[in-house]
Amino acid sequence: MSFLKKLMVTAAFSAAMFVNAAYAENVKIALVVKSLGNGFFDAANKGAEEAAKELGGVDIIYTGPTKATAEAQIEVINSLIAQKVDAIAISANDADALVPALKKAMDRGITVISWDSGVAPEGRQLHLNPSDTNLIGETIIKLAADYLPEGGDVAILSASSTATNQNAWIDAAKKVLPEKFPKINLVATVYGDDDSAKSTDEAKGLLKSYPNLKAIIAPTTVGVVAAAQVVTDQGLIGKVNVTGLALPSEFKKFIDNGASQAVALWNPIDLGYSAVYLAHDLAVKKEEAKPGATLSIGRVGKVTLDDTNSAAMAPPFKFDKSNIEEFSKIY
Ligand code: RAM
Repeated sequence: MSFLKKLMVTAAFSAAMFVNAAYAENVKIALVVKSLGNGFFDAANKGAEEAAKELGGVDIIYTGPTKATAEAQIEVINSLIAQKVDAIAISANDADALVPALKKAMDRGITVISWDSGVAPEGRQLHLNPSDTNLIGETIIKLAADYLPEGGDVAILSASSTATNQNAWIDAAKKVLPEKFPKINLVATVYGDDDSAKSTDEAKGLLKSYPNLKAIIAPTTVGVVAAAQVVTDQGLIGKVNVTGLALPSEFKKFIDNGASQAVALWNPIDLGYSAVYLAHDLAVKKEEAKPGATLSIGRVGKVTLDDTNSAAMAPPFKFDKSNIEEFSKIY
């Protein structure tokens, strides 16, 4: 090949490479969840895929460990760094333990955000809460109190003991208890690790240890189903009300059979959609995460970052006999 021809071929090849890098490669966004096999996260992934389609040129990698632990999520993060993804949007099993791995990701130019369950500010660019933390805390207690006019003993069945979101909601709930719900007596908080079997055992343990229990509050879609099943199986419907945060499609049968009077949640599809929308716009440098910034979340609207670069979406909805059928068809 003549020198000139060689030069031309090389030039054409490099131009093609450039075009490829700049336009043809899809933006790879990893939606990392606390654990796989959780219907709440599967619904969020539906929203993630919807955002990817709308934005165009986006590939979603839906991933997470089998068990909801920080150690297992660190392995997932390291493998995503090796795969050179463009963005990681994570629901964290621990606010602090993931920070070094996520910092490494950011050092390599990967956009990192948390959503649903947050990472400490130094480990991410922004955090998206589904709803205001204090409002969720108050909501989960009110859901029990509304059906206990005389008051009584209640217990909390949470997810893992290090889950950022549940711990923040439980703290918020405890703060409003004495003043707003003086007749509600919180006797225990136990952890089912967002694992059905462990949550079932913990629910059984509560009923055994506290025979006067009037309500189990499970601010986790996995725990709430396990608790309602235990109450059903033990013939305690009407004696122990199960409430908390539930996915209508999984929980409808327990509103129908009376194991629960009402539960609440936000739209997990919108949450996954919004997380991907934000991760994308930061990754392609369309937006920058800084305090006070108002960022678009497509069809869902806009969010404004506070001084920790966190934002919250809409208030939770309440589901009871009047509307759970309708919502169970959506998520
Ligand atoms: C479980 C998870 C998730 C939480 C919901 C309410 O699916 O713990 O993080 O937001 O419940």
